[in-house]
Amino acid sequence: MKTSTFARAVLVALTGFAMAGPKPALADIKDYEFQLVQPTVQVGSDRVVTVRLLNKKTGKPVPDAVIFATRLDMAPDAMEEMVTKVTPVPASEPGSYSFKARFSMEGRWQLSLGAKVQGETGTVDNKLVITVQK
Ligand SMILES: [Cu+2]
Repeated sequence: MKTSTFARAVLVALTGFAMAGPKPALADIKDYEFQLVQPTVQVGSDRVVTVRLLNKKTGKPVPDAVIFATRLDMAPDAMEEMVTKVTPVPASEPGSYSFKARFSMEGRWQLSLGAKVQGETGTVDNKLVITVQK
């Protein structure tokens, strides 16, 4: 089935473009990225996920960023409709940001984060994959 294979390839390519999204005009916002402090959490309620916002050039954590978009869903396991609420909670150190969520199912969950960094134009847009285990 050559036609359907081609159609699928086109769909994958289009999806890739859509997921890449608009890029910020300035290069320096790209020097920032979120990293998961712990890549694995357990199934259950009130699990805390902590991320660190790093300046990749200096290697230093970035405090006081404004997190304005969060979404947590099972897109990596083809269940993007499986969404769970993300509640910010205080983090233990500057440059770290914590969120509370209920993970109802084991598998891969994707945390989408948007952030504004003080003194920088544009936004940090990252998607992090959390592995949830029983
Ligand atoms: Cu699921």
